[in-house]
Amino acid sequence: TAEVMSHVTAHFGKALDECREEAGLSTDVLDEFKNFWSEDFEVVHRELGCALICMSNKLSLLHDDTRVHRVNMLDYIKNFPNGEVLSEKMVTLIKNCEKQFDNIKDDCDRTVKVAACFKADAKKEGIAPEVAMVETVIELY
Ligand code: BOM
Repeated sequence: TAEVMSHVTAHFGKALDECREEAGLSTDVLDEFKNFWSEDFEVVHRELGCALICMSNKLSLLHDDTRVHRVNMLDYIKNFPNGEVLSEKMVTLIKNCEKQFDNIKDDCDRTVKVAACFKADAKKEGIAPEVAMVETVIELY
């Protein structure tokens, strides 16, 4: 659900600042991670892809080839309130998006495409949070 996704986003987003420098992601492109879900935010910058890899690696969510580690991702999501209702859905959506862009060799380029695909599909499935929803839980993490 969107509620659960707001918790995951609030927690995951904490790693953004640790990754800005190595990813080369400026605050002009993305100031706070919650804005990833904004209607106005376009998921297009290669540097965001690099940042998502860095952030995910801090939580051991990826394999060495940067594809999502299914078991670790399921465990991570299940730790949030009602996480078990979102975990399988979320991993399925990401894995489906990974398949669609498997031909892109550059890890950062591929990951930003996967993230844009995931955002679009999460909206279609009604599990994308509003930025305001993320704001209400950000203080918990
Ligand atoms: O192969 C691609 C691996 C990277 C996947 C990251 C996609 C998800 C991105 C954006 C949104 C995040 C919200 C919550 C955290 C999920 C881990």
